[in-house]
Amino acid sequence: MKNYFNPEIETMPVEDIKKLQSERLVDQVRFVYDNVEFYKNRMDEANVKPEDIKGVEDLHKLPFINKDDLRDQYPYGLVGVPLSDCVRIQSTSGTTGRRVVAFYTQNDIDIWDTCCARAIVAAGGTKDDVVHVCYGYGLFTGGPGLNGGSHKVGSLTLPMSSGNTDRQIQFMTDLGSTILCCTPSYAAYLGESIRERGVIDQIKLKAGIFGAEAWTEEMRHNIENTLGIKAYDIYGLTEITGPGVSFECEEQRGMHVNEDHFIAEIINPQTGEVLPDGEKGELVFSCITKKGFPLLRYRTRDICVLSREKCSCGRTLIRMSKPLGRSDDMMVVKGVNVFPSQIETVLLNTGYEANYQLVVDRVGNNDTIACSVEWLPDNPPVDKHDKEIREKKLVAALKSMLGIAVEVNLVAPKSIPRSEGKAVRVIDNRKLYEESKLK
Ligand code: DLL
Repeated sequence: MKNYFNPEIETMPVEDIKKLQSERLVDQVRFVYDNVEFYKNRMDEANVKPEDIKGVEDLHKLPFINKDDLRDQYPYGLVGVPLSDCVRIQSTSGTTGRRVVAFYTQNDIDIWDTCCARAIVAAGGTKDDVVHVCYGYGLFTGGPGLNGGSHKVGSLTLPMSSGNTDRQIQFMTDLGSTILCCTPSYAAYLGESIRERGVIDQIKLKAGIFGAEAWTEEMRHNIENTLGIKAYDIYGLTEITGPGVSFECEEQRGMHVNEDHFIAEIINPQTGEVLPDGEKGELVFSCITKKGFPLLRYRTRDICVLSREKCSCGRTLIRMSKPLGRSDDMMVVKGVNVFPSQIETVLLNTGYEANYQLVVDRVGNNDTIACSVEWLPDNPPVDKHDKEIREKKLVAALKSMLGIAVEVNLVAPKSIPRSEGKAVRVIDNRKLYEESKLK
């Protein structure tokens, strides 16, 4: 059982998981009704009483919560216990509007650490590993989450935080880091930097645990090849706990949800109808054990598919696909739905790396979309004509994927700013335009 942290839970028969979820859900619904005014009001409005929820099969009777509710209840409106029982807050990056602030009791932190420990062990981690955490620390959940998980496993934990790539590489070589935890875009950048410095032989990494942003299978292969590791996906969100809501096993076919703590549902984002496993829709989570910030039926806006198909790793926990996009990440350009991940797939399939930036604008009443892409350092265009030919090829490939014309500008390596945390892929100037129209 070397690859499970909690074998009794991770391989529990599905009927037993559902039974456990039902018991915990019933208790949690009673708890929030009695302790959080917001839930009492919402449930009263929806005419649902705690005793109407007898198990997972009744979950659909509860109203949804969305990000606007969280903003309205900022900062304390959804806290489930006296503040004196909370020991930590974490927060989303909140680029627009109010930040979301999540609260944790000590037991909530233990649950979170356990979830991350399962992810590390599933990636082959043991107490003999050196876990190099370069997710940001502080309000962002990435650093604290993987840090806590690594402690639980008993691994030697390097709390590097993000940034200072030279120092990252130096510690990695001096201390023999074996598991790397960061965003996939930073992993790609680290790989590039390690190759440039010619120190790949001194790197002992065997695995990476990457998440917090969308990344494609092509990007996974690139990172695996550059760093010589196996790259595992990890998913989570601040509102629900942080990283570790779900994690990948060696099968690399979807992420197992920690179902003893979170119930996952897929709904039709337009109608709110619950969809059967295997159908694509918006992912909704209910926390059935957390008490500091006990969200029930929280709409994540991530578009995913759930699967109960048997996994060869032996885990029985349901799997979610990589988020296929966010309902709010999707851009409508010239009337067509565009996800940055589609563009990334085209770039990686045509021999480029995921170093790109999209600028969307509006000229008159027409949308424009331009994509800057770096050429590879060892394959620069020989002259202006060669550059134009390559750009035209990319325009054609993007047109065939998206159905619309994207202007392509090939640019020199390193000219697109790198991110140490989540990458900024899209600049949508139309939002500025819409806002200026209102003034
Ligand atoms: O990104 C938590 C996290 C930290 C996850 C480190 C994994 C690793 P937030 O900043 O609240 O929390 O952002 C949550 O990021 O709703 C997804 O849209 C996106 N996201 C998170 N993990 C993945 C992933 C952290 N593996 C939002 N693939 C979520 C794609 C992801 N998107």
